[in-house]
Amino acid sequence: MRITKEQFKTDFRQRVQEKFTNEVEEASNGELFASLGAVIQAYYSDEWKETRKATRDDKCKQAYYFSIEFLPGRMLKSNLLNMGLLDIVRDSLKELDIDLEELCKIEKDMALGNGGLGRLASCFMDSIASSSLPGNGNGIRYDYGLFKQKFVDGNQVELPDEWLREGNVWEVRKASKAVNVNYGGHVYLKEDEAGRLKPVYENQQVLRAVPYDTGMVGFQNDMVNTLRLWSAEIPDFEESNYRSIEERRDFRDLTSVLYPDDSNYEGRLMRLVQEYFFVSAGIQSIIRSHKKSGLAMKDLAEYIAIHINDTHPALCVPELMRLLIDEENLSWEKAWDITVKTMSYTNHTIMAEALEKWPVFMLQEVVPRIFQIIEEIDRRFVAEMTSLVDQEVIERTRIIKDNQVHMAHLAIIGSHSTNGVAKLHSDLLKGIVLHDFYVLYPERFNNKTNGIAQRRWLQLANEPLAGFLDQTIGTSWRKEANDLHLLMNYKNDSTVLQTLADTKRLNKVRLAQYILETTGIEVSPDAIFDVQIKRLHAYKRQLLNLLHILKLYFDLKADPNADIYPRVFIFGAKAAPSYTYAKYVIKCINEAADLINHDEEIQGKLKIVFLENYNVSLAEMIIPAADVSEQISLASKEASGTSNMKLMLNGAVTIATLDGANIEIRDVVGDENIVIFGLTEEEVYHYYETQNYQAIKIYETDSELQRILNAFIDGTIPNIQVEGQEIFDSLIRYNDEYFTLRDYHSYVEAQEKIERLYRDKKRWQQISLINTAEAGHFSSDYTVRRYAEEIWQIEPVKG
Ligand code: 26W
Repeated sequence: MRITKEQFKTDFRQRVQEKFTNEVEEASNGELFASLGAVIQAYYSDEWKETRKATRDDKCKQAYYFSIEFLPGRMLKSNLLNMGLLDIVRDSLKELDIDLEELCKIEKDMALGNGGLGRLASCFMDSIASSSLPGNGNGIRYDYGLFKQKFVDGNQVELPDEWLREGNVWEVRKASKAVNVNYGGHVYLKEDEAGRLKPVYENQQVLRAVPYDTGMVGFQNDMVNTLRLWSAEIPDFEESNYRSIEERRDFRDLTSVLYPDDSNYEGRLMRLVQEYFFVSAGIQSIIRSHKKSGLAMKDLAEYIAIHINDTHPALCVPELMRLLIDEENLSWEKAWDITVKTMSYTNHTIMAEALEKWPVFMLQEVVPRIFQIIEEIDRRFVAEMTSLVDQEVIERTRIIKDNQVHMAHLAIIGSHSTNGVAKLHSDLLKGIVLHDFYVLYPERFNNKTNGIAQRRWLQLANEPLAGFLDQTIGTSWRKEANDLHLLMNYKNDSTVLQTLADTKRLNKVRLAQYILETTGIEVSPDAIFDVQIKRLHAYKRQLLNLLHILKLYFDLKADPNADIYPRVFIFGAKAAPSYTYAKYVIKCINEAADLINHDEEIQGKLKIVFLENYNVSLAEMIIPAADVSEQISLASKEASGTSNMKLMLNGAVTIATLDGANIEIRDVVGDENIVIFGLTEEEVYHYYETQNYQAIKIYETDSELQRILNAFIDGTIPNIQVEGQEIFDSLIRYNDEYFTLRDYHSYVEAQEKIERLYRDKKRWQQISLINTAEAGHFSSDYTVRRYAEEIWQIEPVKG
């Protein structure tokens, strides 16, 4: 995008005038931001139209990524970077006496997701466009994103996220592309004049699905794909169907809020309505544009790839069948063949409580025709398998059983590819969790290790480091992430090592400033910044982190002059509102923080900082300032993790269990450049087989652990009577489900190794350099290219 500063300033002034009848000098930051966004959107609108035209005219195969969550965060800077306008716009605004950073802060985070799954979808959108691949996103335009988190007396309080209050500069409402989504009522099959069985619907409810499109701008390649988010409205002619305003509002509100659960299936009816809403709207609009481009329905799978991001969009399988059979008059067999070829599925968790199993009555009530089709898919699966495998395998793998519809089974049976998100996770799916299916469809199972958009997580979040990299290894890494490996040539260059340390310290000073402003806690940028940022969940073991902090605290209480290297433990984590245990852990961390941060005796050597409202923008502030990356989940539980990759890329040293993608990080940096501890996945499963883990035995025979655990119930940590007891009981009475006590000493030793390494400045900086140098491997540009080649069979669009 070739725009001069003069041109930009003219366009910007013009836009402020048009939108707010104001001079730039008088306009508020809100008005300046809205105008800047409008100018930028206008700049890429040509490429957006051209991209759509090129993909349509070239009749090239396209992928559609269906996800109930997307977590883009803020988009201004990422759009400017990808358009190659960041420096020009920053300098131009400076000449107009406007600070781009201040305008960036105006933009609300687009927080339409909970955590890993949603953010991965957004990293993929950026990488698909930046790799010139014809791929689009399909999701829900929630009126309210993930709740805002506030701490009141150390407790999490949830507040609504009204992200649309000032409007959204990046979205384009496409009313002409709206479709109807039908719910409820009754359906029965009747022969039509051609003798085909056709569904007849009675007293259905209809929602109008209106698409809002947002441009997904590629990195300096003139490619702009589309993220289509659907919003629910009441269709006009349906007035009569709704007896009251309330009924209208209730029905419309069905898609207004994101479900804040990030790994606990609740089975709420509203969630099912949401799942069918964006699935039906998305597939209807795909079929419509396929037909419009004059292509035959029988060839759909040659032109369209539909990806199911976890089971939440699994109704894509029966919905495509419904349209192909009921509306396009294809035979079941033909429709099924097309569906399996078109669909692919990614599993993101093995946690049993996260696997969706919808009660049959709910599906019958909400989507009766879809349920009929699921029944037929299940019946045919059973019939087909009866001659091939034992009955008990069929019973374990069929879709409908015990009056529940197993959505993972539907996704696997209805698609040609099922992948995990890291090697260990994919092996666990094949070997244990989905083993029966692996035996039935070995060719469908594959691994696609996650990745991250290095543009956002390094080029934007850490400009000091990015700038230094340009000077040291050139700029090719900005397009080819693996070129970061060139940094390895400098691992013994003390000047380079020192400058890397300086950029880290710059980011730590910036974060320390933010911490002081938002929490009043003063932290030293010379201390070790030890970071754990992810959703609060028992398996991620934020509790283990706290136990170690208490150990250090008691050591310092015993001897305030103990030679413990000053540390700041930084937490960022939201708990699902209904997840009581997780909320109790938050309370305990906050109360321990209050105790330790105000204990003069320990001379400020230890600080705990739990930052409120952890989200994408806060992650961009914390990650560049991290020295230590906490990836301490119980082995086998974290499917992949992606914060591990972001922290590694920014030169943090990882302390980790051999879980998820931590293993692959260890593989690329080598054992000497990461600190590993804890049970392996094999050892964990051995405990499951032998059932001989007794946490109470560890407690009874370990005075150090006794002291630490008793602090949760003896008032040492104040104000946690209920919470402390609950956590104590989860460990001692309910036998510590995630082996926190079993991994405690191994973790403490690992932390002692971290401290030893940190004291050896040169060694530490070398490890940090090697982690950044090897992190290119985890760019989502390479991840999406593997999806494109091995699952979607789509190719880059010729410029
Ligand atoms: C039904 C409630 C629900 C909602 C979200 C269940 C499960 C989910 C997601 C699958 C949970 C999730 O975000 N999983 C995370 O996905 C990341 C991206 O692949 C992985 O890196 C994380 O390891 C995994 O926990």
